[in-house]
Amino acid sequence: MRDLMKFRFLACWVATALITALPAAGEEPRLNVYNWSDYIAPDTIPKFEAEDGIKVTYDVYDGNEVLEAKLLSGRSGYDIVIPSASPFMARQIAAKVYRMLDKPRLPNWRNLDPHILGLVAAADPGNVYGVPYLWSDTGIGYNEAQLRAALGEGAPVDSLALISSQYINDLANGDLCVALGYSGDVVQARNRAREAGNKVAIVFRVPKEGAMMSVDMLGIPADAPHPENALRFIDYVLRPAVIADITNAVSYPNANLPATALVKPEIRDDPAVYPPEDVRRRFYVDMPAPPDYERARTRLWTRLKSGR
Ligand code: N2P
Repeated sequence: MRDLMKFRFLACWVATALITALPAAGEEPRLNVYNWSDYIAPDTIPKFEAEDGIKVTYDVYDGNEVLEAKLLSGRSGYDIVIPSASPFMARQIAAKVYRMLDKPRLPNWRNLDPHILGLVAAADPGNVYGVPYLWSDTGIGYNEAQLRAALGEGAPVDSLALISSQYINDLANGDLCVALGYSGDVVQARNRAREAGNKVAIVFRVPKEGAMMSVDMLGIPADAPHPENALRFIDYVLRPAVIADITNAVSYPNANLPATALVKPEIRDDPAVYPPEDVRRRFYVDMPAPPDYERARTRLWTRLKSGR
């Protein structure tokens, strides 16, 4: 009897040793990415697919609320999502939505700007769940000629008092006079109008009252089906050349220090994209608030958007 037990123990030990010595079963070569619209360079995904042999399914959303609803209901099926750090990622972390980052698998983490890492640590203490991707400030985008015609030459154009109702993204074709929007979206509208040669001149200003700064974070959902591929994708995006190309395509600044030298000079020197220090001093970060405040804010925001 004792011999039989000894044999069983040994057999069990050998089997365990064999299993742990085998390489981990590989993931299927797929990756599901969920990102903001107009927030990546056209060749970022094709180059990653060609280099790593991973097929990417790429979906887009227009607001943090849409992403949050999917994450909180669970099993989104996504491997990479890009929420704004605060208050969104902060409360999603509290809801245990994310998988902790395996930092030794991200050698390009060293490229990240310690200042931005410090800012987002308020939402993600210790920087354990999120990787800064691009950032923005919210400001006023306006059609110069229409606004001057409506308000007169000397009228101030740097105040939130200018805003009529809602954010709409077709400034570029001249249908809109003023919008409150993300810096990069307004710069994209300005550039599209220039490229179209339609004589619409769009200007971006940071309101004197202050502007919300938000950093959007690459995160891996806790139930991601391909977490290994997600890490490979994050480290790819952390390469200075890759993230610089993204900034060049979408006019949003990134948090990667060596990438700055690779950003096109006309974008790097554009104060609407990389605001000067005196403007940055007017930025504030939207911090998570107590749950009853958050609920009231979400209700009001939904009412405002639906016009009811
Ligand atoms: C992309 C808008 C992303 C900015 N079109 C959100 N912080």
